[in-house]
Amino acid sequence: MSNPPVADFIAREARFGARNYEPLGVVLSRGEGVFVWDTQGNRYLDCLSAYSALNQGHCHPKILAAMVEQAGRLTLTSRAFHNDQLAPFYEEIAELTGSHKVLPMNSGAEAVESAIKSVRKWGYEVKGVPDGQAEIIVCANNFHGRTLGVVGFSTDPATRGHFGPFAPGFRIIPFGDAAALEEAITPNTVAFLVEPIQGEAGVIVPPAGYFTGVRELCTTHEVMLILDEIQTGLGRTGKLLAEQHEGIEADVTLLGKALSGGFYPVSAVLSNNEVLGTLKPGQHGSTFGGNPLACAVARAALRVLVEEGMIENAAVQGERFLEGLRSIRANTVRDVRGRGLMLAVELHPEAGPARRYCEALQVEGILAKDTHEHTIRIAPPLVITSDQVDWALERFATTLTRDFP
Ligand code: IF1
Repeated sequence: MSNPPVADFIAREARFGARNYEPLGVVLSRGEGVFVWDTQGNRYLDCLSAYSALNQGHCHPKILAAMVEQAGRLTLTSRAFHNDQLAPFYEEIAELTGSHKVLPMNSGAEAVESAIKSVRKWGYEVKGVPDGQAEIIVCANNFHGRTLGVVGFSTDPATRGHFGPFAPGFRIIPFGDAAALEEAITPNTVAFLVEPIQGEAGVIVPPAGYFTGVRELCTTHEVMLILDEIQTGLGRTGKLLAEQHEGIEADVTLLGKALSGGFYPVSAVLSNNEVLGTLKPGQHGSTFGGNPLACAVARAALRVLVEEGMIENAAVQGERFLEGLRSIRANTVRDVRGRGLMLAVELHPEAGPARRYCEALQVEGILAKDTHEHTIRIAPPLVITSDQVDWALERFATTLTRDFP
């Protein structure tokens, strides 16, 4: 039996669904490794990886096997009782990342909110900030999720517009400017929350040495450095954590997305000091946080990431992809940037909206996402091969050198 037409799926979605996205005109039905297939049997190279939640590739067999085995045994206990997956998950993620304490949550935004609660509590109970006066510094053009607390410190009108009123206690500074951070710090500052590379903003890589300066300032002023590695972490930039490019260590690290290899919402707050030690029983929690299915999936996702050399491959293929994109001679391209397999092509405004190039790439067999009108994000799964990178580069060259009407 042939599948209903694409338009049929899309119309049915539109009839019942909130229209909070504008997806490309493709209906996917299968994924394997770097590829996905639509309902008509067309194959695409996935250059979004669900915003870096699929670093291990679609439907990784070993993560699937771990999920199926655990799902048939025990899925959820609540944290009112212990389960036999949580301690091994804690030990393995702490060992891998050099962390002392782990707080397991579900979505990335939940990890961000949990980190904000924890550092504020640390500020009041350890640093001695007067109650209710804790300040957290964030960067303009940040993206840390969609919950009300988080969008309250967004600078993007589409992300925060008409969702107020918002919580106070946040200061906004330019990204990449350590002097601005120093100026914004007050005795009530408890943390600096920042992405190592700003993803949604368009893959903005900070100047060399920026995070070295940030680390020194946070240490000097007893300010917790919270690195949101939900998108940059777990091999995306060619290192386990993006902070390693700068040779620094965050006080609090946030992980999500690929922590489950795209199988399940799993996130975590990692602390390499006692920030998380301030949380006492009954002061924070979540129905699904740290559930045995999430832990079993995350353990398998971390295992294959390391054992199958995905992090090293991201560095090698990312360099190949970046150099290949930079060698494309196209007057439509304003900038090519990124680190590892977290890449972006910024188009000149007169080249027209990036969405149009993504639609053309779709015809060529590549799925990519535009951001902020003029930038195409490129983030394939970290299992991509050199041949697949070269195949993709040919199609990017064709598309970027086209003359759109
Ligand atoms: C959407 C963007 C990316 C994130 C960082 C926390 C979160 C995200 C650095 C929250 C989530 C997702 C959310 C999704 C699209 C995608 C996204 F375009 F929205 F901004 F990746 F850049 N920190 N990013 O990137 O994690 O709660 O979603 O699990 O909201 O459209 P989450």
